[in-house]
Amino acid sequence: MPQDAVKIEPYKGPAGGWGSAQSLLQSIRRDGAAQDVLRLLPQQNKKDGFACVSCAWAKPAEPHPFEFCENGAKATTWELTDRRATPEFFARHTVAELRRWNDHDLEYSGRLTEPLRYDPETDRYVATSWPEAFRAIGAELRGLSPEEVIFYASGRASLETSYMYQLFARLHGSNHLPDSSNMCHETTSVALPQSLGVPVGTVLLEDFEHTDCILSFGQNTGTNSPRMLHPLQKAAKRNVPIIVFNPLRERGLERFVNPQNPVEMAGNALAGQDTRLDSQYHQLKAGGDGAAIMGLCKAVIAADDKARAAGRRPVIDHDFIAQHTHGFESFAESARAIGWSLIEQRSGLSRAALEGAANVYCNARAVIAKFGMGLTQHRDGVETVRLLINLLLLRGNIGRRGAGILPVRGHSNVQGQRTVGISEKPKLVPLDRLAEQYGFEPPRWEGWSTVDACQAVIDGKARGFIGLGGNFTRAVPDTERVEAAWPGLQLTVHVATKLNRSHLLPGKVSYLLPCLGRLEIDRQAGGPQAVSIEDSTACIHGSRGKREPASPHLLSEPRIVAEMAKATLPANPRLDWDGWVADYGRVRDAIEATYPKDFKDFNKRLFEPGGFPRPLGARDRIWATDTGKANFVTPGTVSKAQDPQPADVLQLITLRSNDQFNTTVYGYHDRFRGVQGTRMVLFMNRADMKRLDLKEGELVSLACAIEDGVTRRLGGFRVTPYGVPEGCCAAYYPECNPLIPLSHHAEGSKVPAAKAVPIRIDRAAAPRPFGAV
Ligand SMILES: Nc1nc2c(c(=O)[nH]1)N[C@H]1C(S)=C(S)[C@@H](COP(=O)(O)OP(=O)(O)OC[C@H]3O[C@@H](n4cnc5c(=O)[nH]c(N)nc54)[C@H](O)[C@@H]3O)O[C@H]1N2
Ligand SMILES: Nc1nc2c(c(=O)[nH]1)N[C@H]1C(S)=C(S)[C@@H](COP(=O)(O)OP(=O)(O)OC[C@H]3O[C@@H](n4cnc5c(=O)[nH]c(N)nc54)[C@H](O)[C@@H]3O)O[C@H]1N2
Ligand SMILES: [Mo]
Repeated sequence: MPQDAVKIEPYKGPAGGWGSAQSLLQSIRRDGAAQDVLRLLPQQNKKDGFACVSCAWAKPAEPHPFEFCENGAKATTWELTDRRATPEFFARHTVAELRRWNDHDLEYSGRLTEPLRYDPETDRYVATSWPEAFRAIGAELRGLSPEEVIFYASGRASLETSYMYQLFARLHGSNHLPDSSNMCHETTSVALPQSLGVPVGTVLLEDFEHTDCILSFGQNTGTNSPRMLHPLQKAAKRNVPIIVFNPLRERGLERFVNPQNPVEMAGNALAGQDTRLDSQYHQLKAGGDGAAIMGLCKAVIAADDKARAAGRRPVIDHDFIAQHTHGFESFAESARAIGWSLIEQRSGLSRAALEGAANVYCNARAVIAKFGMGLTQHRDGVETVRLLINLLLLRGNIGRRGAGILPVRGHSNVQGQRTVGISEKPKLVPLDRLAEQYGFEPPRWEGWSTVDACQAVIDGKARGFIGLGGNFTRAVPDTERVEAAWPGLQLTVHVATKLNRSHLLPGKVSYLLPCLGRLEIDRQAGGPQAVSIEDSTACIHGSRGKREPASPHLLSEPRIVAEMAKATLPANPRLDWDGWVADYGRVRDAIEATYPKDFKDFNKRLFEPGGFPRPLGARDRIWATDTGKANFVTPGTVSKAQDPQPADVLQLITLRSNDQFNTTVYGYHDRFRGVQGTRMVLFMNRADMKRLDLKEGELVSLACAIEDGVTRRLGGFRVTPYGVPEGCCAAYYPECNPLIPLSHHAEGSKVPAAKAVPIRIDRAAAPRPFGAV
């Protein structure tokens, strides 16, 4: 694709508005299929329509006429493209050649159309038949020990596919079921059960109508879950304070014009009016959240101590604490003991700023705390998420209307995949029930997380990889080490819609299996099928594809999983894979049988407006924790990574632009950050630039400052002054992933600590990262 000239200048508009409408039109033009897009978009996130393939944000019971956003629409357009990566395309390009293409160009070649087998003789993918592919994959899997095979899932596949996939892996004898969640909200999935006894957030969409205050930590709403701007905007119009903690000034958290509200759009164009979203914006240091939250808690506890000493009404909800929580005293002591100077130094925020925020928090009856990768992708992420829950518990903000903890999930069904058994942790899966339902003895050992799986590939312990979607080698840290080891695998299989970098590192035997996307009509023996997904608020939605498939050779994901299972496993009288494929309703019945409480009357409720909520004890103040109560955590380290570093070390934040979905790069325009035509940008604080003697526009190299005997260096980053705190800098994912050591991950959850990577900057030339544009 021809590149726009590089242009970097501050963006003055709001999030949403004409900018987003224009950006959308550009992407529709770019991807073709305009008629289909315009016909299909209105059915996105509607009853009997399809669930958006972009983010996991909740879908309201009464959707807007156009219940989609700029980036959801981009994801739709990207999938509906007219372009096709046919066997002729692969005949023209060797794999070695394609490996030199960047992420954008690989996916831009279009939808995969036929099953492909890697031919090492010619270094090309060649067309094969489905029966041959399944037969070969089955034979290979039977030849490997189940303990050597990774069954990865990216978070997009439906509940039905995911349930079948985990069952396939377990029947085969493997718990190696890492998924994208291991790089994402696994931190949340570890923290929440310890504190609240639930693995997922407690907030429902309707809570936004009753909340009095919203705290936002490390989540870039305008780019990554733009439909959430609607409830945020409504709340802002009710004067609900929105308090943001983010090292970067993100336009999508500051101001918003609703592009689906013509009156507002016209008003904006004429008078420059938009909704101011944040009422406080705290630019803390990367990873300074633990310290900042301790500061907030300290201020709340101090206010309470003071109020009670003076005989005034307490600030803390002591009745709630006595009845429902455990560990308050010890936590309160630690909050009283920690010094403000340490809090200020590690958070990068002043005591006055934190007390100001705490004051607003204390004056609100019902508070929602939402968060994203800015909390989870840190070494002490688990503790930080638990501290945020502590803050909510202080005033009883869990299990109350208008209040709660809200992890904003990424992939559209990433939360649901965990719900139906995709997990490397056997204790999270009802193995006894599966054993009984399907008459087998499931493996009980702990499987590999994503980071473990990478290490196993490097160590030669893993020999097979099945990928249900995703772009594994591109999304993981330590890209170069993982890529170097990857071709040592005996078997690699990718179920995918589009070509990506991971597909270009074939194992000895390698297949690329093209599947239907969620937007496409899925016809099976029992008629057109619907699937389902779970959103960030634990509500489950049906989704029905509406478009003719991109190629007549595509199979659905459930069918592909079933055929791989049939080709690998002995026949099982209790399991009728073909019957499941003919009618996904029967898979849903099986899911209901395994999870009777979560999926009660699953088929009947499939298309309930707004989705049907899974029952969550914490919403009703029933605590399934070790103590039977909500647990305060007493912190150990609190943002320790922010202790003074050598003067030349900066903490690198790796993040998403407004023109990408994870490793899918739609284009090179990060509108809200004012960057056009390139992704090779290093956002820096001006004081750091001056101190390190760097000029705007200068090209520099980055080197990882963690010493473990491996050199990790990348060049070609353009120094760009930006609103980030001193000592921090930011650049895009996945280009920066080679800089992150596998060992640099969150304690307890193993999520790569991609939001604070210690680096040094120098001018010496270093290889440009793969995909650099
Ligand atoms: N359009 C689009 N939508 C997406 C995605 C996409 O790539 N594109 N990806 C999907 C996926 S899988 C996910 S997980 C989500 C990700 O969505 P987010 O959770 O928003 O993830 P990021 O964009 O990586 O970064 C989040 C924000 O955290 C801030 N941040 C960085 N470090 C810190 C810190 O130490 N503390 C605090 N408080 N903030 C910090 C960054 O400045 C950034 O604004 O979005 C999903 N939706
Ligand atoms: N440095 C750094 N690294 C990160 C992150 C970060 O913030 N910083 N974020 C992490 C996070 S939060 C996540 S979730 C991971 C993402 O990791 P992944 O989920 O593995 O990656 P994606 O880029 O979402 O995968 C894109 C590919 O999915 C395939 N695909 C798309 N739709 C479908 C479908 O319907 N079916 C199938 N079978 N395939 C499909 C296409 O082939 C496409 O190329 O990356 C992580 N890595
Ligand atoms: Mo994610």
